[in-house]
Amino acid sequence: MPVLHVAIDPVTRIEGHLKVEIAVDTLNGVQQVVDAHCVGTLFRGFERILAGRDPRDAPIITSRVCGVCPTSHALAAVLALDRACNVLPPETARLMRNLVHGACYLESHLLHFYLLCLPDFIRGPAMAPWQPRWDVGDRFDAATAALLLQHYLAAIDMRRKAHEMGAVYGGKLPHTPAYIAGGFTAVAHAEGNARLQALLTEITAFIEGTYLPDVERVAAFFPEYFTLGKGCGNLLSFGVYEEDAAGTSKLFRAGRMPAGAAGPLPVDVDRIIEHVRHAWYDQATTGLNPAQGETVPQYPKPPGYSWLKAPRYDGAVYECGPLARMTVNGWYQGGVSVMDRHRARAHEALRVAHAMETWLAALPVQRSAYVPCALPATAETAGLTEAPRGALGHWLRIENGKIAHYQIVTPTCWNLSPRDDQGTLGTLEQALVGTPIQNVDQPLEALRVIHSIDPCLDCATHVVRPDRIASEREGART
Ligand code: NFE
Ligand code: MG
Repeated sequence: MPVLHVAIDPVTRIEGHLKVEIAVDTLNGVQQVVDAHCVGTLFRGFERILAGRDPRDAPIITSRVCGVCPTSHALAAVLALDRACNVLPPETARLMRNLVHGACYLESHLLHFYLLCLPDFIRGPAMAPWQPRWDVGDRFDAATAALLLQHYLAAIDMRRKAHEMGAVYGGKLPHTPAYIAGGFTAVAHAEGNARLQALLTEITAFIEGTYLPDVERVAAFFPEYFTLGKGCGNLLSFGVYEEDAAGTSKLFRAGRMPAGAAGPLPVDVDRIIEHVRHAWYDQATTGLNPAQGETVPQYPKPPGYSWLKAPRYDGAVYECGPLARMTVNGWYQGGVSVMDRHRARAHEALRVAHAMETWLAALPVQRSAYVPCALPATAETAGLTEAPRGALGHWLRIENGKIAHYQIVTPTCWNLSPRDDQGTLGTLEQALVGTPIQNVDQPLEALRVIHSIDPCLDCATHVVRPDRIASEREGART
């Protein structure tokens, strides 16, 4: 049989614009993926938008990179600005930054499992957003399927409450304006703390009593997914949730675990470079560390096939995200697979919720969360953190008081990179190879692998009304 080429275009139930092309062949009697290309299909150019602007605009503008992880971008930007100003945020700011970021994690993880992934496993009712759909089969007994569906609906409410929780001090979500160099704009108050605690208690109970058991329910019916979707097996975390003002101690430590390593190794960001041979950027800009990196689009450009660059650490491919964070910290001991990603993400959600409890208990009321600080005319700095999907870095150079250079490397660039200059496949591309495919017209198994890594190609906060014509739909954007 000839090798079949299949495109999933667009991949839905993700954030952003993604096409995945797979080649399917029969090896040893099993029809399976033998090659894969991940194609980011939209150029956005935030790094170019930032050039020449006031550095204090960076948290506000970069937060618009994405509607699912805006808080992480705002945080990365202010961490870079704090360093540029040579200021340490007060304790109150550290706690409020952590709390709003934590709310973002909980919202994102609930969204991912229930709204983005569960429809790959259960059939759901014959209505939107469950239709049109691929045939997911009917492994679940009727009672379990009904329970999961009920929890899917409950998760929508929990997600809203997680956003509300972040908005108590974030002011609004997504795209909080509260993260500023030198601290945080809000002042905590008794009523806010009580509101936050009430929401946190409810969401924590949902994670513990519903989300974690639901992951185990799905895992019990789909055990083969503990062996599928492995990828490169190298795990990377920049560390997140400052436990002291300088960020020398973090809830999730920084570290990396190359496949087979006995324990985590340190992360030296100087060893990161981005390749662009297979991305639509000028080849003269390949192999640069983000501190020097450039964003020079060139389309078309053979052999480019994606708008994502290919970040590499010491030349190697890495996976980042909840599984990487949890494994690097020794809090998850499993493999690297579709189900390990779901399980680690759910356990991480509970850990973050518990940590939020301690930050909230320590948060003093009616105390300023800001220390006045001034930006220097010249600085070179970086802000590193972890977004829900993994390692996030902002690299910033200030000249004449303006942004002279800005580079962002997102988790999805690590996880969905195209091939690098050596031709080595990106993490998800590797994870797809070897995935058995029953029906090439509906490569559901590949979709489960893709979704497990939680791609975010970019984000815009859109409302789509399929009953409206295109021009009206434009006006319906929020
Ligand atoms: Ni748009 Fe994001 C996260 C970041 S992944 S969701 O988490 O940074 O590119
Ligand atoms: Mg970039």
